[in-house]
Amino acid sequence: MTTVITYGTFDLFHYGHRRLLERTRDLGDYLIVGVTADNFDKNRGKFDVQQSLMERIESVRKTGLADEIIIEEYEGQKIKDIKQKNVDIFTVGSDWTGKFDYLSEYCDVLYLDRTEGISSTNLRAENRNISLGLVGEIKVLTKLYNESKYISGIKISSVFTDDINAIKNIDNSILIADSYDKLLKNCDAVFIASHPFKHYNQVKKALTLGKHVLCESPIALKEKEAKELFQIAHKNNLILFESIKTAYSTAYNRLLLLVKMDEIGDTLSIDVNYTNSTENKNNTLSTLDNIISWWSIALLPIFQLLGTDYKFKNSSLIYLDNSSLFSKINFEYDNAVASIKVGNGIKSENELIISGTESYIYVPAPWWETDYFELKYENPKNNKKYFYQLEGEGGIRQELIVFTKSIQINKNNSYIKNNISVAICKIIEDIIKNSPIKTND
Ligand code: C2G
Repeated sequence: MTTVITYGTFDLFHYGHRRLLERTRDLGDYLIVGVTADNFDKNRGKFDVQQSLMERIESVRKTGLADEIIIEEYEGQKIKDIKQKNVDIFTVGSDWTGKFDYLSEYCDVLYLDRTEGISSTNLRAENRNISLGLVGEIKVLTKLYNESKYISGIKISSVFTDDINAIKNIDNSILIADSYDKLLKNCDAVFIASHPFKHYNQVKKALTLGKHVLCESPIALKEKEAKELFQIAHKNNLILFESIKTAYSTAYNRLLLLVKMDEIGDTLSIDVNYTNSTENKNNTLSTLDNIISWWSIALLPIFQLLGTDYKFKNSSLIYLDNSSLFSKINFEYDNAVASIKVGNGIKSENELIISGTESYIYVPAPWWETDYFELKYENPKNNKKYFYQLEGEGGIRQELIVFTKSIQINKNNSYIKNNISVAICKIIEDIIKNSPIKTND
């Protein structure tokens, strides 16, 4: 049996990729395709990849040409794979001629003619320049502005903030708008990072005026409002994304993938903490308005892994004083349970634990911005540690890339499904209803 192997990113899978795979397959009996992990691509300077690892693997799988698909994680892995899998032939397109000669010590190395006239870069370059307006808190907006510089296809056109004096080092082609209406007139899409109680009205206005929206979580404070916003977006053919950068971070996505691939066996329990001690009471994080997004983040892994159809929910709220609140919410599913501890009057270990029948995933504090997690077994010798380099501001860059692409191809590819956003709003609505601390609404 002749085993052949080839590697690639396979972003926006196209005819050139297919031809390369077909010709490689014809050289042997068993084809292994290595798909590059996001981190590996970033380390080799490929920042503009638009599809997630899962989507790119799916494109290769759908061709039906690969007998085995593996993930290429690091420099030097090719030698290990070739030796371990007894590979006879390695192929790559002629744009790499000479670059992989070092592999000829282990197998035949063939450079196949690259297909002319098509490339992922050209496909990415189509539909350029969506103009994005920014509204809200300057600290959050600045992070997004900085990350946007790494992405082609989107350009910040205008900013509207109450905190104008804090604007520094901003490109002078950007309009500093003196009202939300002016901002909306100057953009195709808007990023909303204002106080959560403003979200619903701002999102609704933008969608009504035909603008795409990326809005910090939660998008609204009531279940019915969230549903209404998604309906307006759908009716007007617009993209509405809930923004939670954790959802787009590499480590978090890889752990979701591991759980979905049953690496821990059946998932039985998820425990999530998001707490902040009273030490910070006098800073701006102390009002309910400011901690509302903590519930969204804490609920995310539960809803993404167990779904939103829980059978039963109970919540305990402890009101500590006029600005501090601790909540514990328990969920019961058919074959699993989950709980979150969220509060700004309590200090706890801000970890995430996902327990399964065979092992568990442990994500250390603060789990929502981690670059690292562990897969832990009964026998510690079997434990595995996973490290992923955090690029820039966690998942913001990837989030913007996915948002931009969704607008370009007119298909909502958000990593957070609409039903999850709606379920998050429902929980937050209950918390606000039962909380003695009032929002500024
Ligand atoms: N390719 C091709 N014709 C094109 C475009 C790409 O034959 N018009 C080939 C490339 O030469 C490569 C494969 O298709 O062999 C996958 O291309 P990319 O997704 O661009 O991946 P690449 O960055 O070339 O990575 O470890 C990764 C490898 O080094 C290849």
